[in-house]
Amino acid sequence: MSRPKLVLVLFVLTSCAFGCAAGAYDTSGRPWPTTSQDKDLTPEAASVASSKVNLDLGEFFIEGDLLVPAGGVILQLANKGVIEHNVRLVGGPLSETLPADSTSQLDVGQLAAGTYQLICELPGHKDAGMVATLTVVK
Ligand SMILES: [Cu+2]
Repeated sequence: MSRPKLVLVLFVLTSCAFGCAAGAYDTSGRPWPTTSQDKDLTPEAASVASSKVNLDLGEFFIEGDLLVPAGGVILQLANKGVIEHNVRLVGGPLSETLPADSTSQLDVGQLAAGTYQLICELPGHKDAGMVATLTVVK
């Protein structure tokens, strides 16, 4: 019983090995290792693509460059008010709470095209006007 099974397994393994070897060379003629160059470029390209969005916070507003291309987005926050504020990308990360007259950054990661709401989460601030729409375009 074990011998026919073994033959079958060997046949499958052998044909897979031939198939893989052919696939590695058939389109470009290059062996697989040359594609590692393309892999190395990916993280660098992603970080270069991050857009910086300047946002001013105050009583009671969130204002700034609210139109960015899709990709990595970093919010550069400046509290121009006289009390503390923060910013949350709704459904995403929350910044630290900024004291009056201070700055901070919030990396919100990769954003696809669409609209995103930004709010201050301190009690009452959103309802008082600290809400803005960030528009991400392709
Ligand atoms: Cu606030």
